[in-house]
Amino acid sequence: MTTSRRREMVRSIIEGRSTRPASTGTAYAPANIALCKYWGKRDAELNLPVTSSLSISLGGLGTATRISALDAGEDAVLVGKDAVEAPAAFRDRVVRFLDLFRPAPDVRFRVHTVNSIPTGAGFASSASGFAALVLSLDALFGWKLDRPALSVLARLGSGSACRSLYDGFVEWSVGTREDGMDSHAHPVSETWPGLCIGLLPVRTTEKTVGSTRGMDHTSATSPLYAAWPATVERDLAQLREALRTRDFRLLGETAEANALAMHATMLAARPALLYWAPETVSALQAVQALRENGLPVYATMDAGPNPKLLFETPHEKSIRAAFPTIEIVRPFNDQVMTPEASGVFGG
Ligand code: 2P0
Repeated sequence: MTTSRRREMVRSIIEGRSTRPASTGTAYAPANIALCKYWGKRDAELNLPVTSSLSISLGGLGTATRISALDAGEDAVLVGKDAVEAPAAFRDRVVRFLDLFRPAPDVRFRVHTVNSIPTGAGFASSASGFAALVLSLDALFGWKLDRPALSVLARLGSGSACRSLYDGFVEWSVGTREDGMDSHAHPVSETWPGLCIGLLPVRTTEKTVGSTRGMDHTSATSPLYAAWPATVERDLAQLREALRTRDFRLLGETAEANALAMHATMLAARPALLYWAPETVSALQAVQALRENGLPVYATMDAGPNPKLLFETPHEKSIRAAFPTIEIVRPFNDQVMTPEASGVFGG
């Protein structure tokens, strides 16, 4: 696939801005969980979605990235507090993305990235990774791009990354332009101080089919995919209403139904795409049983086996009792540390 349209897009956004790097650029971006999912592209090269989507950013769970220009023959891509060399697949993806931003072909970068999402919990996030990378490039070169432009750039790395440019509730507008300049995220004004997201690690092995391939295969072969855009349109309207009226039941029911509808499109793909493990089904059934016993809790699922639970602070204790391994995030209440303050890069 040609990358010329991607390069052209980046060039048009950073045109006239600095090509001289400072010594380092450091940034942090949160991971995000979609309440109404992005599943399918209308343009694979520019990562333009078939529908809009709506997410909640995960506050202190995300990615901190530090970038500097490097006098070397190739990029250095390092991960974790100990700055070890990144696995090849991760490195290749980062290097290909950096190719879009080199002010001259021989400019190389050192990228060091640290995730606060617990490693091995099966929630590795390309969304926070590409958002933090774009923000760190902006800091390195001193471009001072506005958030919509940064969101468009992050989208080129990974669609869902465009939503990680903002905290709280975020909507990614599908856009109508062919060049994709109007397909970016914007913050939703409502807040929800008591909202909790629980990350439930049921299986932590690497998934076999990545999101990009999974959504392409689904939209190309699933007879149920034709119903997906209308499902999203209805669910987005319901979620906006739930946020406006702070109706937790409407929020939870809609998010859970939307995630299960997305998985239904995958199950109907030929061959079927099944991300769930036996423990996934047990967890979803446990959520249903808790609800039947009067505990307001709902689940959402992404392209993997690990459910994410939605509930409110008064029920935190009951949720912890039912799911002892759960990691709980309070997107509107948790303290978020800057990379500098947290010392992830050694102060
Ligand atoms: C979402 N997912 O809205 C949906 C739900 C997974 C299931 O966005 O191909 O890694 O890089 O644009 O952003 C994951 O897809 O895919 C995703 P690409 P991405 O959160």
